[in-house]
Amino acid sequence: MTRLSVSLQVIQLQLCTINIVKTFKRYLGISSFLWGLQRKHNIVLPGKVSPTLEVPDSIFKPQYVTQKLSVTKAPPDAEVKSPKQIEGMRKTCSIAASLLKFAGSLIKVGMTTDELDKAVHAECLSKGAYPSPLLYQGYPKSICTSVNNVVCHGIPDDRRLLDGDIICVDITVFYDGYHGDTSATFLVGSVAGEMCHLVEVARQCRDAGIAVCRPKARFSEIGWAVSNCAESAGYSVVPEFCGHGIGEYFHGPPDIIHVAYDDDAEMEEGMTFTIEPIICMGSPEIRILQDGWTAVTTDNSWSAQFEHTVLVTRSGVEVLTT
Ligand SMILES: [Co+2]
Repeated sequence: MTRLSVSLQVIQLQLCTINIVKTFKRYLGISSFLWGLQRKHNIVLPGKVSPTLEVPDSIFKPQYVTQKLSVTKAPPDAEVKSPKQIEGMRKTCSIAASLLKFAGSLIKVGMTTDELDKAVHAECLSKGAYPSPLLYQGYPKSICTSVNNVVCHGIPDDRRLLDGDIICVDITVFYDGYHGDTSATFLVGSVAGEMCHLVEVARQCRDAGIAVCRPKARFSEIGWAVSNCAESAGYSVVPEFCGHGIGEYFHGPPDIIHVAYDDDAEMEEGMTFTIEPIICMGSPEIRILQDGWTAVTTDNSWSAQFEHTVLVTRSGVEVLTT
């Protein structure tokens, strides 16, 4: 899950706009001749969100759930983890990775993002883990599902996945006191070549960010690596959403900025954080919808995101969410 690095003005989506787009999409749906056009303009709007799922007492929950805290408790500075903490992170991150793989195996044309959320929620509980987003700052679901023009924090709802969609599934779990965070963008059915390219470049951008990590590397090198990768492919990076330190807390320092900037702060062996750039085909300008979560591109262009939780090691970096 992504951290919002600057406060953004919430722009209210006007109801009339929603209705015009819905009518337009319904009209297009009756004509197979216009199917290609519909795909091209497949703009996602929030749908109906089902009631919040239960988590049994037997599952160990984070403090923000048990104590109903609105924010997560984190250390003031980037933390160097002990071997015991690193072992805890490894276990949790491997559960997050397996759930992401599980989610990817379920994705198909016609399924709703709510069905995907329910399946991952059940699988998460079966592993004895808590789905970290659930009730985090009031978030109502266990995963984030961000489709097409939704850049991140899409709330699973009753919208069915269409042939040609792309969907980012963001999974964070809490297990034995530690959080692990990962995401990937999946193709739904047969996806247009230009969108497949966007998805591939988004993966490369994340991996370029990971590749610069090592003790004494500056955190700002991640931003340079990611933005160079995106810009050389003709894409942009959403500046507002950043990666984050992670451990016994969901979000903590340092902020991992994915755009070029200058700062001297350095990585140290034992630090764990996420790298999760959001790559846009068009403008990186975003707005947050009325639900307070769903972030969309203002020009309705599509975006893709990949995320790993990583550990800085003596010789370089280890991806924990594999
Ligand atoms: Co994250």
